[in-house]
Amino acid sequence: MTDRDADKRLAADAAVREIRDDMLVGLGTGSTAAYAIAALAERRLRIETVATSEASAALARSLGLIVRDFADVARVDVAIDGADAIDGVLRAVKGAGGAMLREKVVATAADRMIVIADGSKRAERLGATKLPIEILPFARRFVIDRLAPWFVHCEERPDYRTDNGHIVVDGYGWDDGAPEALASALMAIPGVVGHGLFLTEIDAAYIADNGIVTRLER
Ligand code: ABF
Repeated sequence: MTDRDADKRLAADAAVREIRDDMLVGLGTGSTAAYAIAALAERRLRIETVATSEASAALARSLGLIVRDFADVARVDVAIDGADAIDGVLRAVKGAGGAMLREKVVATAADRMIVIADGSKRAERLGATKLPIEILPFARRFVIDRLAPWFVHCEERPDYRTDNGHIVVDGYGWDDGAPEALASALMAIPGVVGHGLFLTEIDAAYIADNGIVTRLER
């Protein structure tokens, strides 16, 4: 296990210690979230879960966790998920794994949303991290043309579809001076169905650096 993997596991274990019997837990996506799923399974709690991706659902079920269909769920007690970058006021960029739409739904449905990350995810400037945007394939060219003013350049992920059947375009070189305005502008483009800016959904974070876990609270 690399030092970074050890830190991911430490952050995951710290978040999982908040979970109690009878909770409904939102499972994130990515390698750090996978450590949280494993830790939840190891603790053999009396919980049920919902997953933010088919991959996380499959992993959770393989480890014996009960995974419910989120379509039947209105709220979640705690969601635990990774991030690509997170700043000191709990704003994050997510979606390198392509699951940001379902992740944002579950994060918003959660009474408490916790990000877990190794120290490499700490960001002074979120704009240095590519911003994934989920797009209706029907509107591909229409949307990409309208993204241009907001990014230095955009790259479509070739031959990729999200669990929702959409494409993902990554925006590079964006101005993080007014992320709320960017988030609003993106969602105002018909055909954009989601993006990786998480500006208000995150309540706490456990970030592990060289074996030391720091907890941030909103
Ligand atoms: C998921 O975790 C995504 O939103 C994010 O892109 C990814 C980070 O993956 P990893 O933990 O493997 O760095 O929540």
